[in-house]
Amino acid sequence: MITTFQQHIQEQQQEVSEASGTFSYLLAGITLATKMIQAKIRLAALDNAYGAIGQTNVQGEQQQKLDVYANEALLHCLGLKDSVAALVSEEDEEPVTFDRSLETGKYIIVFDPLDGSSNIDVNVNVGTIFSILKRQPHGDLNASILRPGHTQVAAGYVVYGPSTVLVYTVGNGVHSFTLDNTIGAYVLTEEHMKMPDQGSYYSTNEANAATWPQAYRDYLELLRSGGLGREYSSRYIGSLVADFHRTLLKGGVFLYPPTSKQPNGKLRLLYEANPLAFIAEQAGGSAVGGGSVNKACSRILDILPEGIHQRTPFMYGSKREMEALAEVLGK
Ligand code: P6P
Repeated sequence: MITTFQQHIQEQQQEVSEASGTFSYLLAGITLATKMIQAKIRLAALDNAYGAIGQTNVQGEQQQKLDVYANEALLHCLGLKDSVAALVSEEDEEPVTFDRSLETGKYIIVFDPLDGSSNIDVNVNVGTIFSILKRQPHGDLNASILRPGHTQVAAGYVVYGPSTVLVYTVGNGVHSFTLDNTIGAYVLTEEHMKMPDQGSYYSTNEANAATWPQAYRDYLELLRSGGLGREYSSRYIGSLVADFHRTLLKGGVFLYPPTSKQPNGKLRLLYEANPLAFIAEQAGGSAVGGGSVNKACSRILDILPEGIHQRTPFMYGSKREMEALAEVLGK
């Protein structure tokens, strides 16, 4: 018998105090938007949906047509939910807020609507990343948004690849679902996923290595020289969600250290690093960042955000590789 995502969330709500009826209804907004997004991506070439729209987003990046579509799908599907107090998107400079009472508008959703979109036109996996925060009884909405990642009540991603896979956690393990388009539902494929204690892949953009802090170059040399007791291969897709999904399943380590161009890192804390760090830790791995060219790293989920689009160095992976990284960075 199959278990759909909606059924799974309802089962979880008995186990997780945060989850409630409104919570599963809220997540239905995310799954509906991702079904629309995957349908659009699959036929983009036939639909003239590839390419840029000729303007840049708040990140200063060329907005792809599909970035805009994905963002609008999520804003529409989630904005309709009474339990949403605010939506924070990579594509929008400011949060989209809704005039809802503290009792009704209980959640804030933070998301990267389409990560890796520069890869879409070459038919490489891309993804949607989301993080769910609880609105705080005191302070303005910003005070509820700029909170450390360990306060997330849920996190997940959808990777649009040969199949469309949703992975999520509410703090009670990591579970994955595959979209079955014949019934239009995400169907449970694996529960309580665990990242292998050690993998055989490292994943990084080595073109930046020359400007990393020396310790990261030393670490890469340690992996290459068999210092962790096994040979490593390099795997870098350049789509964060795809690189993360492989690391979750196969283990290994992903590194986006500080560089001369991005001394505070490239990846975004609120809607990339935090949700993926939550999943990595729930699956037995770990995630660090927050450092810079001359500041040590810390646990991603402990970083207090200062801005909604804040960037961070981001390293995540299996137990063994991350222990070795901590040792090298600690020297
Ligand atoms: P680089 C894609 O643009 C992205 O935001 C992530 O999906 C990916 O991990 C990273 O940037 C790739 O960055 O500098 O290696 O091209």
